[in-house]
Amino acid sequence: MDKLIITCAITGAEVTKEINPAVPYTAEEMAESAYQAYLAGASIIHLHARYDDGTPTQEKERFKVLIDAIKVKCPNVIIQVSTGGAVGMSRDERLDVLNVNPEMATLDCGTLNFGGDDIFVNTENDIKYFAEKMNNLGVRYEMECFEKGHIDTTLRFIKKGVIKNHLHFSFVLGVRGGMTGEERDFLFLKESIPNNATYSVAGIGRYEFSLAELAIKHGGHVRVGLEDNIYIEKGVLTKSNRELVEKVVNLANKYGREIATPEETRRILEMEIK
Ligand code: KMH
Ligand code: ZN
Repeated sequence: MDKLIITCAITGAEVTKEINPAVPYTAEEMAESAYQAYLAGASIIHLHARYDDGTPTQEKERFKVLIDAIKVKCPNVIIQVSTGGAVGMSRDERLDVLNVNPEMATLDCGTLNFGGDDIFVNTENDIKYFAEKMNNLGVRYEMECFEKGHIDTTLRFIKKGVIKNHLHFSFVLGVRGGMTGEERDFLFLKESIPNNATYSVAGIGRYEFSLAELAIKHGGHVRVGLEDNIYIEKGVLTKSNRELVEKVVNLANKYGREIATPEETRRILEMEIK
């Protein structure tokens, strides 16, 4: 089994300090939170940009400030920028972040109701538009699938040659409007992707650690972080992203799964070593 790649989704676009004060907004907070997550074992930081008051943005200038601040503290870490941004942003607004020449980014592979009345829009044309831009710029992408239909869409695009890079899926499960994160859901998705693909799980809310454990056992990879879940255990707010990563490391230790460094992660995901 490959070593375990841990991604930490440190802030997201929706979660706020009102519901967990540990959610980082400022460059200093993001850099420190990313650094602590990295020290605990995260090799990829999944990054959304926000202004100091927490408002999400995809502006390249803000991403540059955040990435520079993180890289001062942990130059090696892989920064995976979000091209999902926040619900309601236009596709060109979402793609402004590609102007900072990121090492890695997300590619959201389908539309879904997002947590209530919101709709996170990713039409087939949008996916193609995003993938082609990233192909042209040489940006490595992780394919975010919130349900099985998104995997089927992705498989069609792989066949058509639109999706070209190493196949790395992220099963984001437990969003209200998407697929749940029960064991049967995980197994169904895992069996639906090509044999040569890698995958990571991102369990939303109460699914965070149960899915992490399944992925650890089955050879997948794991994403945790305040973007996805604000609790360290039922009813107890987590103190930090670091604490969430540490809990995954403890689970990995239980199953004898070693943790991948950023260099090892680049090799597993067949990324060019930067
Ligand atoms: N904020 C969500 C609407 C991504 O990062 O690519 C979308 C999201 C996905 O978080
Ligand atoms: Zn995200």
